[in-house]
Amino acid sequence: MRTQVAIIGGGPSGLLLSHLLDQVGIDSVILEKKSRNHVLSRVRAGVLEWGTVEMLRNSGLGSRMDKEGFIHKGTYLSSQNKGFRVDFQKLVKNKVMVYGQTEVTADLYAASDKRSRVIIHDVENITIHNVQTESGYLIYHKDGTEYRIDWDFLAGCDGFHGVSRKSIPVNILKEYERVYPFGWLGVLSETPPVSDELIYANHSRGFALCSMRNKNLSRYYIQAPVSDSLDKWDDKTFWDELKKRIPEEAADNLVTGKSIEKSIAPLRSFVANPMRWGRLFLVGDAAHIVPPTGAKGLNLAVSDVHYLFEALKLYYLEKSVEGINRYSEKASERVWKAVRFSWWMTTQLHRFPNQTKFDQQIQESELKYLEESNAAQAVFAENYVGLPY
Ligand code: RFL
Ligand code: PHB
Repeated sequence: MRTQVAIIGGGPSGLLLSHLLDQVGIDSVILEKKSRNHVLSRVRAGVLEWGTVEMLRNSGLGSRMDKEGFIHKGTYLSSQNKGFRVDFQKLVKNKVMVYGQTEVTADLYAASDKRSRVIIHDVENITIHNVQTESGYLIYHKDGTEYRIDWDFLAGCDGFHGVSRKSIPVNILKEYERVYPFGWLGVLSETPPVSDELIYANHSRGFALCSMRNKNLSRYYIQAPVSDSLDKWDDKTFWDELKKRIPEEAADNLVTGKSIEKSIAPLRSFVANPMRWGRLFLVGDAAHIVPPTGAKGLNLAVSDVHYLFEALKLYYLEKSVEGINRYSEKASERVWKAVRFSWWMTTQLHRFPNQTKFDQQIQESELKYLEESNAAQAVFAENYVGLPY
């Protein structure tokens, strides 16, 4: 088989890239390791920057999001059970959309079904060849048979554990990493959200976040050791701990119920550079990971897709290599800004091992400053709603 753009990974970045390319007549093939059901059942991000919202809308993917998503014009932060609000609309005239990654992915699959685009699931053992020449190809296996795909370009949209990044020689690729000494224990429950907007809570017992998916589906997180077994966290223990960390009024109003999903995710910041090697481009989690504290992971995947799509469009429609040559530089610049913001939020809001009373006071005074300073709030709001592309 031959295609213009081969895409490894059928998560949000691979699906969106293929969708956009299709709209301008560039063909692509997606190779995905897992089944469609598996991809669609992953519970992940919940907040879309406005740039992401506009990109989805402009490419015809906005109708269900506009009906079922929730526009948030601000968020709450709290310190030792006392909350305050940051008003995005007032400060930076912008907002975010609360609409789950699971739904974005479902919308992308629905759009792809309509156009009969090629997504090959359950592929194994992809190997990548001749990346630095004009005759690049890959080999994969499915149901015991070996297949070959020749391509002009290869998009590595295969997440942190994928094969794309690992195929770049170690003397070319620089990696930057910080692993945080804690994780997030997340719970999804069919209960009404405790607040109309998200609450990010700093507490001496550890961080907590109250988020949502819809009027009767809530998403809550608390900081917990990554090594904890889920057996330690039955529903009652989780709700009791959450209540201790969030503002008093929220704790009093919290509706608890049976959890329908519960998992612990590790937190890390990771960046690989360059994001291009020959005709291979790294996109989304394949190139970078951020801790979820700033809600940036999915949004960064979307901005990478934007830069790569524009580059490929320029190449095929105007025969210019300008975009391709600048992809890595442009995408990484935006990535690092979001890495900084996510690191900052994570550092200010979590309890670290060996954190002293001094360190806790510094965090509390950082949040006090944010509460009282318009300038500090504007900086926060500008980053949270998403920096321009
Ligand atoms: P994805 O979503 O990881 O998709 C990559 C796809 O590639 C497939 N794949 C392969 N396919 C073929 N061959 C291989 N060798 C392959 N290896 C992997 C995978 O099966 C998968 O389908 O990356 P993408 O598209 O770049 O999208 C990025 C976002 O998914 C990610 O940034 C966010 O979900 C990160 N993230 C969160 N971000 C937030 O903003 N807020 C959150 O609350 C949040 N929670 C999370 C998260 C990521 C998590 N992961 C990756 C462990 C919670 C979790 C558990
Ligand atoms: C979520 O709803 O899953 C969510 C929201 C905001 C974050 C992280 C996760 O910062």
